[in-house]
Amino acid sequence: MRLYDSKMAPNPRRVRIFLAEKGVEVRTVQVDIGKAENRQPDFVAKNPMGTLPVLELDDGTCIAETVAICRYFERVQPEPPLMGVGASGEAVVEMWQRRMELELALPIMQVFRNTHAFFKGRIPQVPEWGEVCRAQALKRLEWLDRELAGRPFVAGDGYTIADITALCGVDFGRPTGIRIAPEWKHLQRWHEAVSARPSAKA
Ligand SMILES: N[C@@H](CCC(=O)N[C@@H](CS)C(=O)NCC(=O)O)C(=O)O
Repeated sequence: MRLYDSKMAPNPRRVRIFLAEKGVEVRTVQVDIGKAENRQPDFVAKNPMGTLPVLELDDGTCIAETVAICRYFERVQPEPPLMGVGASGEAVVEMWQRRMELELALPIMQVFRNTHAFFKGRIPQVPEWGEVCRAQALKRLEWLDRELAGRPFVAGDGYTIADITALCGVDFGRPTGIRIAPEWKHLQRWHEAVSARPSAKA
């Protein structure tokens, strides 16, 4: 089994943190996005989307999409549960995971894709769209601060995949200047707590 990974990219980091929380070790293969290795035919044969991460199983099955990879490991290594327990527990974590992914991490990644020099000349950039996404991301951060006033973690009392997605999204705001405002105290407290976990370094 091997995980196609990129140390600089936020979605592969989500999987690395998930694995670290589970205590599961998987061999990684670094794919250089800067050199467009992820767009070469041999990689596209593994994932037609040309994106990272990708988990390749020993039987050759390739699983792309961060949450699908996490779902695989939740099944093979259920402890500690990171995707909720029981019908309502799983649904609540899924709800928050999707919100963190679609409403927070995605706009932050779109700011990077559309405004950062890294992607200049590499993909079509629409800086105005990047700025729309920046405004949305900041609104969502402010909202998350209010949500976290009432509970320690994004989806409730326990650390879950929703925290991992939110952490990787928030941290990826750094290169484009999206930061936690000093007045967002609950968000700050949460960020300090999840960043202090050993898994955050994965
Ligand atoms: N929906 C995918 C998104 C994957 C994705 O966009 N990965 C980025 C890295 S964070 C990537 O491979 N970017 C390189 C590119 O688009 O060329 C997932 O959840 O895994």
